[in-house]
Amino acid sequence: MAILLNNQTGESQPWADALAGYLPELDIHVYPNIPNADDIEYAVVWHHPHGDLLNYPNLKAILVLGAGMDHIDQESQLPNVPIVRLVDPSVNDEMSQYVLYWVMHFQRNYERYRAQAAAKFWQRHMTPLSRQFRVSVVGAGPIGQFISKRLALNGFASQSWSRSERTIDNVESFYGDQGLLTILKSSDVLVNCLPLNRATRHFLDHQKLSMLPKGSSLINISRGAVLDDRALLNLLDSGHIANAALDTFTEEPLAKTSDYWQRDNVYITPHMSGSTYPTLACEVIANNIKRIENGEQPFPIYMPENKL
Ligand code: OXD
Repeated sequence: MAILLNNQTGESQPWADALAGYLPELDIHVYPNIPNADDIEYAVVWHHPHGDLLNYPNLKAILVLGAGMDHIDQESQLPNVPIVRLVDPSVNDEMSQYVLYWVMHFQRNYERYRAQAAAKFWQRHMTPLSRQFRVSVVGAGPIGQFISKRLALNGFASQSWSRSERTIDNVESFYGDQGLLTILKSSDVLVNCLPLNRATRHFLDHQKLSMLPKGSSLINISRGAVLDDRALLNLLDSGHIANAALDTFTEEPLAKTSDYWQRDNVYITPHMSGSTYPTLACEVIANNIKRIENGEQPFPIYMPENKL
């Protein structure tokens, strides 16, 4: 019994070491060094080469070692086994802290104080009350829900939008087309947590972004291509959207020629809002493998719906 491991965009060895610590009884084969495809029962992968997962006749499950599922959605065919998402509490924590940081930055207008300090100018300004400061998270998957709850716990008017109805404690939830119009019109900060798939590419286009109130801000922590970049730049330039904190981009690394670098009201970070630490993530992955071995369901199971 063996695990196929491939972290295509990073190092595989720290993952192999961490998995071996939690599952000492399993052999771990790092792609492409697979002595015998028949031995592979679990695939722990990130951006694995297209079609390769069909080569393991005894595969029991695919376990993803990062948060996004777009690489899975890009597969035209997958083996008929459960696909298990990684929901890593420490990634949720970090991503919600990233969002809180920028929400507070925009709410309290720290940029203005920085400019005042540069001019040695002392002047206080009123801050919008947190409980009236509406922060809307679009996308209510595991990460989106966690962030909405964190925002509520921190006293913000936390709002959430999803395609179908969901209830999240202490969060005002909206759903469907009508709910989207309502939430867009009533957001001081919009946080994009939508996954990238066929239904969401350029979902946040000019029409939707211009429904945000003038002076609102945007935070993107999911995938760059959910945004229409040109539309966002135009709305930032006209001042309709006051600020954007962008952690993810259509092309990464962000090209040196990107217009985003030229804007003072765009805060760029290099896809760092939530780091996945192999030792922590492998505990979650190993527990799911143990569950399957004990005849239990792993969770959460991913159902690809809107392929890329
Ligand atoms: C992601 C990740 O999916 O970093 O973006 O895990």
